[in-house]
Amino acid sequence: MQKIIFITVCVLTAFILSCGNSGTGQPCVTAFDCTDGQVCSDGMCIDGNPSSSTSEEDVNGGDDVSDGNSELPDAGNDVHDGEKNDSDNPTDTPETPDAPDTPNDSDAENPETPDTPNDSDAENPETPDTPNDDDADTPETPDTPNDNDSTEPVSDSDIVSDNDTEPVSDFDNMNDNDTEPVSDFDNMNDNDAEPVSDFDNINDNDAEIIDDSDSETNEDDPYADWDTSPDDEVCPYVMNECINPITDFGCLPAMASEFPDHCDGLDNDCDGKVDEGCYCEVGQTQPCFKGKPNQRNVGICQDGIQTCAVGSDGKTGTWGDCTGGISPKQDVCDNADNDCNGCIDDGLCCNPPVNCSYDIGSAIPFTDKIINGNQIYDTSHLFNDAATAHWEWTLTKGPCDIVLNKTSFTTKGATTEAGLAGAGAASTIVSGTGLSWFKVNFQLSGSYTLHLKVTRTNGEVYECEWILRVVSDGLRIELCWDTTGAHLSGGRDLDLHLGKNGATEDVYGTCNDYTGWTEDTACSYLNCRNDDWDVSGWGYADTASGKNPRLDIDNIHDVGKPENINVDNPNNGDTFRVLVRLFPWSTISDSSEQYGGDVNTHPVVNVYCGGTLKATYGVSPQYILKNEDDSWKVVEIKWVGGVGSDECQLTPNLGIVSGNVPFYDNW
Ligand SMILES: [Ca+2]
Ligand SMILES: [Ca+2]
Ligand SMILES: [Ca+2]
Ligand SMILES: [Ca+2]
Repeated sequence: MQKIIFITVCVLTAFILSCGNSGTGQPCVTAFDCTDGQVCSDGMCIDGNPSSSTSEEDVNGGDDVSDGNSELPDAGNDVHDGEKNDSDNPTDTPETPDAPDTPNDSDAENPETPDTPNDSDAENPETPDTPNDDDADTPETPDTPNDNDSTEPVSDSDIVSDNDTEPVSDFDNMNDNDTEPVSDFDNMNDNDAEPVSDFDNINDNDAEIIDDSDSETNEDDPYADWDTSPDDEVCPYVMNECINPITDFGCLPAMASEFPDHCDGLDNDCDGKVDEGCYCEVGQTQPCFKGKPNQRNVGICQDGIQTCAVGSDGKTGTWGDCTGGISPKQDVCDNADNDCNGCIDDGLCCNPPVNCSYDIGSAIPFTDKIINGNQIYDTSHLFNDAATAHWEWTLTKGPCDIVLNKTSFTTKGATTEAGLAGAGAASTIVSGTGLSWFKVNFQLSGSYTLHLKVTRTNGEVYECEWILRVVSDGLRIELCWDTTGAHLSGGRDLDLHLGKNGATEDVYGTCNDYTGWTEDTACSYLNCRNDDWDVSGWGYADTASGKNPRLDIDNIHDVGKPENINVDNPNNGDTFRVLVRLFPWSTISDSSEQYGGDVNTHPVVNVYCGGTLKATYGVSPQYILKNEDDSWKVVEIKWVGGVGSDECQLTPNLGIVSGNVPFYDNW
């Protein structure tokens, strides 16, 4: 029994001392069996310091009750010296207070996460964050072109010639001011340093490796020699670059009506209609251009004509179609600016075989107009085949030709100028092999479209088109109507009368002088033909064209023939009146010609001043002459500007009177 108690005490004691120091020495049961400073552990006296396996937890912050000694206060934070925190161990040394731990300090305790760029701690000062620096800390918006930040290492390739700093040319060919390390090869004859010729053969000042190969000396004019000194040049490159093309064609936004601000003969809104909605006086004509405003009179583009007709309400005038003239077309290789952009054959060729810019001039009524096609088609420069090419000359009809459904002019073609001798035929077309010479004789003024088509033996086709204007000096009145021909065939004879204010005449030798607006002072079939003339009371001298004034065509019963009166050189302020009369067939001496049934006749009168068409009256269907002596008071004309002028003031009357000739004193 006693032995059991002893073991129990020993175990209990050992348990209590299980955190004590370890040591070696004599056997013991309790510390009382050992020397000072030792304790009894596992039956052996050992030194009083605790072992690593039996650490003393100085949890009370003061004396260790197990050793019984008075100890110094624990310094704290000492976890690395391997000793207890008391002062009773001789080897223990006073410790310095440990500085407060800070994040990411460099001591070895508290292992830290690796430092990262641009974190927000204070150790490792960092450079200020910048946009687009590609570091990972600050998510950035995607870089945008030309944002002017300073960190773009290469060109942004935006080819807009912006001001960012591009380390290489942007190759935009815009001749901007960026520093292009190489030529932009734009062939624009700009001032950039092109390392090679631009091969444009324009004789500019760049150093061209080749000249234009025309073997001639006039390098300042690429066209001066093209029809006179042939060479064998083969066009090696696209030529005739457009240096200053028209880029602003002047088109305005779409308008429902060009009235009232744009009544100017132009299609201002570029919808294909000229002066739509504009008011006009019935019969009035105006030059018009069917193209974009800024192309008017550029290149081959020329005005046409439009006439004011009665509108859909039967009263007010409205402009009809713009007819005639030349509108922009696709440019072709013909030495003409067909698309009217200010540049001839831009980018098409260097040596056009046909010269459509050749000036064919104008024509005069009743005078042969001769055109030498060898001046147009380059017969020697490339082909030398004028004699074998097929030539086709075509003329459009004039206003009265359309009314009369007749060709009022004659044409003729020939292989030589001498071959043109003799009368031509009333035909709008002349065609045949080698017909390079062309002749036309007009009876009527106006603007005719002439078209030339040359077809080579190899099938190549070259074409040109011009407006051929037939003009005469002074005042010219032209009458045509739709019922020409013999009375018994339904034809009707209209007569044109032109009165002059203040004129005097002694007709029929009766010594009866008539003054002012009377039939007897008017110019008509009765007194005004070259071969039967007595209009001396008008006071005009004869001219090279004949009597003045004169009825240069009279038609009684010829099908498709007009009637004209000309005053070659009116004076400023001279005033005239135009009247059309349906001749009374019952007075015809040949009874077989006296009647052909009731027929409605539609007259048309064109008024030209100085060769310019000023008005076309009768285009509206209400002007009908039907019965004997029916007369149409057409217009009063006041000449402005004297000899050589093309100005006149027109005051239309357009009244129809029937049954009795009113002539001029009852206007
Ligand atoms: Ca328009
Ligand atoms: Ca207009
Ligand atoms: Ca052009
Ligand atoms: Ca052309």
